[in-house]
Amino acid sequence: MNAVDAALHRNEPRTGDPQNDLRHDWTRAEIRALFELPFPELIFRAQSVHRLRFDPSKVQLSTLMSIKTGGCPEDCAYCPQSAHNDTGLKASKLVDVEEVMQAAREAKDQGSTRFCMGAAWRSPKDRDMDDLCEIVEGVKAMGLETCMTLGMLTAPQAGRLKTAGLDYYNHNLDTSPEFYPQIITTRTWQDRLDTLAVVRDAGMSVCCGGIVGMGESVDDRVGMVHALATMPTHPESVPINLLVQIAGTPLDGTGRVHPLDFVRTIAVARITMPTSMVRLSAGREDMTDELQALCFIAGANSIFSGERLLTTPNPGEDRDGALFSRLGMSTDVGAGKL
Ligand code: SAM
Ligand code: DTB
Ligand code: SF4
Repeated sequence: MNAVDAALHRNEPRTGDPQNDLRHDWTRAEIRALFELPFPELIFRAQSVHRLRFDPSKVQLSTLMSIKTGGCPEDCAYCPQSAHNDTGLKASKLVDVEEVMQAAREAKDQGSTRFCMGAAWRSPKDRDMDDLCEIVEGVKAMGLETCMTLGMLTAPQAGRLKTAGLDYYNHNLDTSPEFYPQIITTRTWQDRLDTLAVVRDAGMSVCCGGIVGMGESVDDRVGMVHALATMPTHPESVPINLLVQIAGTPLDGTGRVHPLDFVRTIAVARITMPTSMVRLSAGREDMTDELQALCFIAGANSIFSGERLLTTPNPGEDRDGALFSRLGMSTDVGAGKL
């Protein structure tokens, strides 16, 4: 059997029990074979897998808020918030608890079911933990799912956040282990894995994905998906970001990825991690409706709603509402999980 047939065969739903086709032993060759499938075959496979567990007409909405912006000591080559990158972004301190409550209330009113809070830190300081826990408790009490992304965590910090009611922690691998050192030098791939382990051990759900369009090769996309799909438990949420190019960052001016290659990454993430929410994350502002529709068909079932991501623009309610209406799609807390 050739590699393509093997990949198709091994991903065949085996029985009526949809849990049965979850795999954690994907090889890079199998994932590469999925990336190389004829596009219609890949999309068919992804839709088939998607429909086993989700209603394909439903999308989950999350709202992002930057609770501590800019001045980050890390040197992530894509990021407008790194102090190493001269992007003209004004750095600010951790926002007041009440400001977060206000934004969370508004997000809930707009139909969001998850509130994700991001901080431009290498890691939180212990002196910030009381405020962070108060924020988590307040947002959780509104009936929203809570998510934070604060950089690297120690086990005690993860434990405190979990106790306060944090449901998800976002910490991305961003790319393949091979390409990673060209993107970030101030912390290692292993540092990322260590934090992910600490988050899992604390009992939180993991949100972990990466970025497409940083000049990586197809093999780097394979390596990134492989790292995610071979975790002993797949991340419950897998954000796939399209690089938002920002003047002043080293990645500004990188050759654009072909939109269909972005869709392929979504489809392969869906096939290899069938129960995860696959989030069409950064980059939607510059995407056509047609491209976003293809991403949903390829198995993306979660987006960030609202006018802003952390520091960059996002389509906003009006454009998203019009898109969903045109597509006959609607929003749902669990993306219609079956
Ligand atoms: N400082 C924390 C960290 O890095 O873990 C949390 C915030 S950071 C902004 C969260 C994620 O946003 C990054 O891991 C990266 O995947 C994504 N991101 C940041 N800048 C981006 C950009 N310009 N385009 C696409 N994704 C980006
Ligand atoms: C993720 O993977 N994407 C979101 C979220 N996790 C925190 C962040 C995207 C940030 C895009 C650039 C900005 O707005 O600053
Ligand atoms: Fe800092 Fe996170 Fe941006 Fe990296 S991605 S520079 S860690 S805010």
